[in-house]
Amino acid sequence: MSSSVKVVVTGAAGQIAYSLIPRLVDGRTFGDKKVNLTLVEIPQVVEKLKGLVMELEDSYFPNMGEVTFTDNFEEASKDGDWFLLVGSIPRGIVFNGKKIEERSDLLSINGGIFVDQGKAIGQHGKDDAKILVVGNPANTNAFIGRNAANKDSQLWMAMTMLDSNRAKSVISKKTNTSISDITNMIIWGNHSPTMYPDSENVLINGELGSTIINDITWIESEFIPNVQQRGKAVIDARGASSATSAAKAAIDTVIACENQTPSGGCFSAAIASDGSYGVPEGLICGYPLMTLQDGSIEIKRDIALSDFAKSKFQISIDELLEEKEAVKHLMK
Ligand code: NAX
Repeated sequence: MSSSVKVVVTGAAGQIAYSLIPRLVDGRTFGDKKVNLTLVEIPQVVEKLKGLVMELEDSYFPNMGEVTFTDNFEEASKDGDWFLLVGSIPRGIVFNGKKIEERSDLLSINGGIFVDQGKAIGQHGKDDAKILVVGNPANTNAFIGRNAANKDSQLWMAMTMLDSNRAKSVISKKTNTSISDITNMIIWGNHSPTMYPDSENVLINGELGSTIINDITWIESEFIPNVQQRGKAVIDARGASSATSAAKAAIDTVIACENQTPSGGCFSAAIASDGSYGVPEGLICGYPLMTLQDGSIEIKRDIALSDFAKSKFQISIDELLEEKEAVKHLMK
């Protein structure tokens, strides 16, 4: 084995983590690196992780290194290379007697968690740590965490890969194409029902979606709303939010960051805006990204947006600005 990587996972006793954690050590996500895992939970459930660790041991993953668990995030964050911040209170559950459906409730409950986690990552994580926020509201949680970490050399991301994968699946059905022939599926904006899945710049067998899908009615009345509302549709159908698909998307994001992006390609995640595409600086916004040969991650800046795309994207930017305003008391 060439080297090792330390991965910290929060929400480790939750649904997503149960699908996610085994895949971190299966020898595909991090290649032949030894993967040391630190699993984090809240004090009320942390002891349950004993069972998960037993299962991991019983699975015999040759790439699995040391596995520890704790309810102390600060201690867990020491020298972390990757942080998968899954832990938060999901939509649809009853919290303090109230069913959590609204984004504003999620913002207030979860925002506080990310101040402390951000501070710890800034102080104790590796200087080049990568942080993927999965817990919702993911973009604004990442915004809060990045601000608290205050370390520009670390890369904070919010997950939009699940939205991208969902959109690929819909496009593959519409165009009768294999899902593997669909690339560059960009999700612009917020991981929320305002996101803009870009059917014009997606590549279908290397050809732009705008030349292949000539059906604006379908794009407006089916494709965009179906992708935007898919999370809710899954909750309505299974009584719980997406778990195995969310875990797969988190793994896809890690793999996309760990490997150079093929020439002309891109993948979807939200990162801090540097002003690209007119997004106010600092907002954690869904963009097309590329991993360069040196391992750095950049926004792909040569995508053409139509007026239709710009107007849809703006709705999501406005929502991110509203969320920023709602959490300003958590900023330094
Ligand atoms: P679960 O409720 O099954 O698990 C969450 C776990 O997080 C619980 O075990 C809880 O004890 C733990 N937790 C809460 N606060 C914590 C803290 N401060 N530190 C460590 N652990 C903590 O939820 P699950 O289905 O796994 O979903 C987790 C999050 O992912 C939710 O916020 C959910 O909304 C979000 N999702 C995000 C998606 C995305 O694409 N970005 C899609 C799927 C999912 O909706």
